[in-house]
Amino acid sequence: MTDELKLYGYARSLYVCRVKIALDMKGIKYENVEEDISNKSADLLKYNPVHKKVPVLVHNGNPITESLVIIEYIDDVWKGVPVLPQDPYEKSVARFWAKFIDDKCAPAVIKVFLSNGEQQALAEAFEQLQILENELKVKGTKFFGGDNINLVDIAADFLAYWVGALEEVTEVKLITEDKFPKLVKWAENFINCKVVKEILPPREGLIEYFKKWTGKE
Ligand SMILES: N[C@@H](CCC(=O)N[C@@H](CS)C(=O)NCC(=O)O)C(=O)O
Repeated sequence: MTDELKLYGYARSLYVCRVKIALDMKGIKYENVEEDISNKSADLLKYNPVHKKVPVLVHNGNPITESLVIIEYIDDVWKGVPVLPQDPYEKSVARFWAKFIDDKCAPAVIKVFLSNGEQQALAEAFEQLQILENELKVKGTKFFGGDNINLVDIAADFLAYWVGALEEVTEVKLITEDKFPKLVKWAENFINCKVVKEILPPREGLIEYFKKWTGKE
């Protein structure tokens, strides 16, 4: 049987891009269904009735939601280039960092831009980013995944690309070379990976979007 694979997404979404990167890493073909987030399709609401969000991957009629869960599903179903480590302990470590990025780091970073660089928000974000900076320093590798990107790098796509657009719009500098040299280098390496580069949405579109989002039109 040929697999039927559809990705309900939205090109500017960092979460959708995560899934696209994982699919492309493995060379998996899929149908891209672009959603209008302000007017969600009946299919999206049917497939993700709990969160009503993209991405949703539908594999032979079965919906899978939440970007990190989808990536694990992709890695379980399709062999080829691994996205998570094979070793159970290393796998748990990768899951830990991906969760840290979503639960602690990204919310702190978003707060900085929504508060227009308020001191307390900046201090909190610096603290979380320093943890990732230290992790890269300890690992001493090009990526969180080692020589190649893995779940953790993909989970941090927001820090590598979207944050730069937010910095430009708000004029708040957060991830700077003097404070976070390892993270800056990592971001450069990440966005220059062939598979990542081909998926990232154009920067101009993000700038427009973030101008509206931060009320800086
Ligand atoms: N935790 C979710 C977050 C997904 C998410 O926030 N998606 C946004 C697009 S970037 C969305 O669909 N927003 C629509 C809405 O909130 O109504 C994941 O990892 O997939």
